[in-house]
Amino acid sequence: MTRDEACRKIGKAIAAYSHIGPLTACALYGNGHINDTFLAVTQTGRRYILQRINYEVFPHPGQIMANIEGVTAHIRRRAEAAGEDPDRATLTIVRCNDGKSFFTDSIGCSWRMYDFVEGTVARDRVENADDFRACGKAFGRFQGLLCDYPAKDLYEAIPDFHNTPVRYEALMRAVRADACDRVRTVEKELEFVQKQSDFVKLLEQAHASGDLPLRVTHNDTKLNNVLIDDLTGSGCCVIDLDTVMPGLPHYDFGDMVRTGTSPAAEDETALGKVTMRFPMYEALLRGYLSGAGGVLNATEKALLPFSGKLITLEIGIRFLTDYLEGDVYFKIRRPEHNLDRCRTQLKLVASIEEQY
Ligand code: ADP
Ligand code: GN1
Ligand code: MG
Repeated sequence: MTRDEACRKIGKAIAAYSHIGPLTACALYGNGHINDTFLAVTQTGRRYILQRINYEVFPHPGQIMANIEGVTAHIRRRAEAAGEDPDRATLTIVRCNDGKSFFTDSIGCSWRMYDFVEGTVARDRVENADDFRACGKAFGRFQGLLCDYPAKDLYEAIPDFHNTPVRYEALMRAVRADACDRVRTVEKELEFVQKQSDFVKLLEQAHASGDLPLRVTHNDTKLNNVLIDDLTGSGCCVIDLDTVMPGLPHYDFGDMVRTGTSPAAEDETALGKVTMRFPMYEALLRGYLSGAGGVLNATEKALLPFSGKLITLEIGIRFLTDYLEGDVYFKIRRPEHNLDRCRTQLKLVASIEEQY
């Protein structure tokens, strides 16, 4: 989005939140792949996150906002009971002038606002094991805090979001359609994915056989979806709650393995840099279990190592599918961005496999 486009889009949305006072700045913010996120600053210096919800990805914004209202209220109560600051423990929704939790503009785009959680940072990469342990603990604790949340009250934000066999089939459909004539450029990647096809069903099968219960999970636990406290280094606030819904804890653990065990960025082009660092994996596992371990059964724990490999493959499959379909889902900043992202994921799968 250009600066002009961004300004045109936010005008009406800002008016719907005029009760916060006049703004001195409002600019694109963060590195998310899905929503349009803006940092808004008022004359008093108070900061807010204003977000345009991606309509293609979330066609029922009312449902995801109902999920977010329920989940944040639950975490808030638990934080208050534990004597913690609820405004740092979870997202605080800023209501529109009319009291609603989101605003829909004249072209059908929905917007929401959160308090900016000050004194925190969202990292795209972690440099050391302590930071990674803190992220693992924060996501584990998030799951622990929601273990008594009534899952039946949650809308399914995106059906089959982490169903790896369904994602695999979507890739095969994209290959057959070859809408952008790109299949010939990704033969190596496709060959790699097809070689892994025997294990894509394993988690779903374990769930179907009753070994893995559905729990309330986050489903998008990449590193920059947890805010780290500047002072203490602990993970204080889990954000990006659009995909909170019943799922398997493995999806959450696996996505942390994917985003934090490698020193390379998700879109690194020097693939030699992509590797699973075992000490980082170990730190993550310890952190995660200290947050969520109490609620997991033995079978769930036994499948955690496998989940890193599976979810990394799954996201690699999704990037490749999007590349073949013409980059219609993930935001891209260069022509082969999705292909570059896919390649890092597949390289990481190979590295996990070597150390399995
Ligand atoms: P997306 O779904 O596009 O990933 P996110 O909700 O994750 O959108 O927001 C994008 C980025 O904005 C985050 O990675 C983080 O840097 C920042 N962010 C979002 N909400 C807050 C908040 N309440 N306080 C501080 N930073 C935030
Ligand atoms: C998206 O929204 P964001 O950038 O935190 C995506 C995740 C992918 C991730 C890959 C709703 O996460 O599923 O794993 O990109 N979110 C959605 O970086 O599709
Ligand atoms: Mg995000």
